[in-house]
Amino acid sequence: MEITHEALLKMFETMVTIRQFELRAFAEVGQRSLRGAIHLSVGQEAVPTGICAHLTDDDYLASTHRGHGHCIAKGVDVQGMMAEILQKSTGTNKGKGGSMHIADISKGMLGANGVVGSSVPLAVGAALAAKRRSTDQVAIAFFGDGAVNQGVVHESMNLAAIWKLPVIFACENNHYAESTPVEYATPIANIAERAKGYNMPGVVVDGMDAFAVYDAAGTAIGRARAGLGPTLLECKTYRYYGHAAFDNPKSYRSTEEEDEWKARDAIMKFRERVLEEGTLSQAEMDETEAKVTEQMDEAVRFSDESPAPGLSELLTDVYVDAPKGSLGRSSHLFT
Ligand SMILES: Cc1ncc(C[n+]2csc(CCOP(=O)(O)OP(=O)(O)O)c2C)c(N)n1
Ligand SMILES: [Mg+2]
Repeated sequence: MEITHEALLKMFETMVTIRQFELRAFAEVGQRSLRGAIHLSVGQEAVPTGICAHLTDDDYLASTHRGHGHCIAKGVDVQGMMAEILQKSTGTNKGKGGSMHIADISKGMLGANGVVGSSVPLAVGAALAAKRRSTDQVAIAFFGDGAVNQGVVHESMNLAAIWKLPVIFACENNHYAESTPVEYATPIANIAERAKGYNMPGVVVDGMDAFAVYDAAGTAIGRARAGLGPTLLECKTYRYYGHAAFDNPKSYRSTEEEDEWKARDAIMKFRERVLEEGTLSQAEMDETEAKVTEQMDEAVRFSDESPAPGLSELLTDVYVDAPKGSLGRSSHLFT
């Protein structure tokens, strides 16, 4: 599939932004001893990058607990994301959502989500709405290899298949669900095979190769926009760090295995390929990396200068299980 020079540079920028953003956010959270989990997707950058390169703000994306890369690839502002993670009122969600609940409806980013598997019915719902409105919008459901064994994932896939909904099931198979290897939890070699049960295409993709992801996603998204229904894309990838800040991956996987995946690093391979093909220059990429680093510095400065949410904001924008004007069942928490 042809990629314009502009789109190619944008893909490089997206991957570099995801990596720099996550490493920087993780370091800043650590320095401030902030509470709350933060899950890094470093190593997996090619997947959201290759898929979202085909989308506009009008398309939908439902994300997971490991969602920074999805947000960035969908165009969510990194300043707002940094401020959100650093718990400031200027954050994407006013500093009250944190890493696992970043959402920006104006970008079609329906939200990161801590409930494993729940991105799938949300994306199917968005796709159903698009179909009912007869638009050509598509919805992407990102989910992991652990999520594929949740019942709701299968109910959602079935519904999407019978109604030919414009949704892409983007499975990021990073080979572990917390410390559980995919081979232990799932009795088939390729999760994509499960697509057969729903009579939709199932495609195994090298998730370390942004070009391969771009091609497979282009076909799937084209089908969805044309009214031909969903596709299951299984992107084989790897997270370089632990499940979240608290776990030590060395307790469940070997250094040799980690090194094998890192030798196929998506950003490194992308660089090598575009230089070999002469489609991007070293200078263009170096400039892009330097620009991204400046953006990160600026995002941290912006966050530091922003106030934390005030006490008066405690009950705004959050779900309170009570009739308007009273504090009902949850009142003991606040009075
Ligand atoms: C419904 C539900 N069950 C369990 C958990 C706890 N949990 C959080 S992340 C996770 C593993 C998810 O693995 P996977 O789907 O492969 O995504 P990855 O973390 O590898 O990106 C689990 C079991 C949860 N958050 N929600
Ligand atoms: Mg996983």
